[in-house]
Amino acid sequence: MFVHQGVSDRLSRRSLRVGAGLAAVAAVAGLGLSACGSSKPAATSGTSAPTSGQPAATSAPAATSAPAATSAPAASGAVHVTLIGKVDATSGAPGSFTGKSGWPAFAPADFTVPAGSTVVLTIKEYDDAPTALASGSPYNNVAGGTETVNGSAVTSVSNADIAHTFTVPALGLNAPLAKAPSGGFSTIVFTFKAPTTKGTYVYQCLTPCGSGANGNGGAMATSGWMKGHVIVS
Ligand SMILES: [Cu+2]
Repeated sequence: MFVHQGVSDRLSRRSLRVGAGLAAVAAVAGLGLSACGSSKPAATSGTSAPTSGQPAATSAPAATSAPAATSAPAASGAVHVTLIGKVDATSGAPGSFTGKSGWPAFAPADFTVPAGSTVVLTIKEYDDAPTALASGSPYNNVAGGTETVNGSAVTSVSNADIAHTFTVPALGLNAPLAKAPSGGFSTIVFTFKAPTTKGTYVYQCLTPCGSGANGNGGAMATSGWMKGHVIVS
């Protein structure tokens, strides 16, 4: 019942988020994320099939300076990873949101977790515009793990509230990401078990949040924006 919010609509909302976005970047920086090396090999083709043994890659234009997620084991044995999700090419982590005004992105695009580990993935979502999935889409539902939105357990996020998804097709993982309140962010915590098979797994958003007639172009089709890699090592 909700139609996709166009890019121009998104652009009109972005000014509300800039301050919070900068604060989030500072927070992420404070977590000790380190810069990627500049010697990343070529990206995989974007297939959802596991590419065991292949190194991590991204074809994002900012790959040489995008921050990399840390995956320090916590006392509980779980691995904690934090991403931010936001729109706005002109603010955010240096190198992560460059030159693509209005494109939504996850940052860092790629992160590494140990094989077989329990992963607690926290996504701070700053995009306050909903982008509805097709009626009956399975991607409104949590799959392959458990999820909380702002501290409350959920099994799905409605089309009125969904902004993006964090989806790893090859692993059967899907976390619908609730839109942010205006000027703020929503906190999604998705807990899942990393596969025991090492490799590089493509994750992507499956809401039609990109450009083009069907919303699947632009950011949706570009690693480093609405696509990235879960590297299981
Ligand atoms: Cu998206």
